[in-house]
Amino acid sequence: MKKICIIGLGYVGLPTACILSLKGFKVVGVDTNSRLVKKLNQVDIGALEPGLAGLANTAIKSDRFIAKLSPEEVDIFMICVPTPPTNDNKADLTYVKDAAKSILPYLRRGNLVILESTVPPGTTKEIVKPILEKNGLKIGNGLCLAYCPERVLPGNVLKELVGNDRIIGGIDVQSAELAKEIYQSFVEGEIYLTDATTAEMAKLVENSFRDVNIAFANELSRICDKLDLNVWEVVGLANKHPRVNILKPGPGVGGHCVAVDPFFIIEKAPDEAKLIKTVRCVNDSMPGYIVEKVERAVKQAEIKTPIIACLGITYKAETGDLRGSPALNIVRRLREKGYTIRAYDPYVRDFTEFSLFSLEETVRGADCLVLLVDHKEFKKINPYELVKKMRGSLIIDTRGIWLSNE
Ligand code: SAJ
Repeated sequence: MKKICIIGLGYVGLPTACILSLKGFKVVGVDTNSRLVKKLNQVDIGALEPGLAGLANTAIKSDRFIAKLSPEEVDIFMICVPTPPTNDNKADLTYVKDAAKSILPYLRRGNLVILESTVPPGTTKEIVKPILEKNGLKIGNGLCLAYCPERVLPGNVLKELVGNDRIIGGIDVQSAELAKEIYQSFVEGEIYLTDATTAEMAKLVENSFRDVNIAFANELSRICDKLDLNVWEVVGLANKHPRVNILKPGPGVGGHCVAVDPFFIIEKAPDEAKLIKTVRCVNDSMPGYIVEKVERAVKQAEIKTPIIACLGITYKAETGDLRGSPALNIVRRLREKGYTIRAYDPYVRDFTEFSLFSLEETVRGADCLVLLVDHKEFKKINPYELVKKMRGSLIIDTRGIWLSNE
């Protein structure tokens, strides 16, 4: 039975640890968050991701998964730590470097190290490899090193972890082959082998592709506003063409992946990544555009002290995740401008920045209703029923769930 140490028990590391342990590996999960480690071992984990808490508790009870604060000697190390952007939108590799350094005392001949964190191209070869080789062993002669990007969609992680195809980039062929053996134990999709830098770039390209396509939809929404057209009807009709598949316009791109990863390409090729740079500007300008739209609407309606009801503050539907949320950004900006804002989100718990309200409290007496997140609960609502409870009748549906005419 092989033993794996997973460094970083976040939204990728923890589910991977659970699945590997249920597949028979002995898993040591390592995290610097002592509260999380304690809760995991006490079978008391609460998680944002559907199904994860139950899986983690089963894994811990199986005795094949234990959470710890520091690594130990194993056969395989897997690094799943965050790579947040710095203030100037470069990849902050501190956690990756620290994770690589933390395993140095435990590395031994025959070990495989896998990096899963999203990184700029060249990181595995130019940064992680030299750190690991400080231990005296050489990659290709005693040690193996591979980059295998995670591709799971927050909200559907457990399914996608198993079902999605995977890319494995080895520093050498032996590393890639060895890593493939591990992923084959639980991945039902295809596994494609390549070199580490190609795999790093492919990961960034996936999220940049999504960013580009959302920016196209968002630009269309601004053009259609100007031409007084319903963008969702236009997009819906254009998508009837067999080779057209436009994504959904919205209030901007949030989360910790699609809005961040394109910058790691820009970092490496700033002069060449012109379209990718423009796309970031288009998507990042959307919250400001929506704020202007709300302000224009209440001014035109000549409402003196408008009460604005905001539905949804998360970065996307069916999650309580607020990281980089354009919806929250919009609510914050409107509050800073001095408007009376009431916000409701059925997925958000333990939020302390400002008061959240029930749906009823949010809507009652409001002048303008701004739909910011396409949670399924909101799709079921008839907006005209909500308007009956309001003082005014303005509706701004940034996700097209009520006004799409589809
Ligand atoms: N969004 C739109 N319109 C759309 C689709 C999305 O405005 O048509 C917005 C969402 O509301 C959200 C943002 O884009 O604010 C990003 O959401 P998402 O669902 O596109 O992606 P993430 O960030 O939750 O997950 C992405 C996924 N990447 C791709 O689909 C290419 C996932 O597979 C990755 O594993 C994940 O990033 C990651 O960790 O890199």
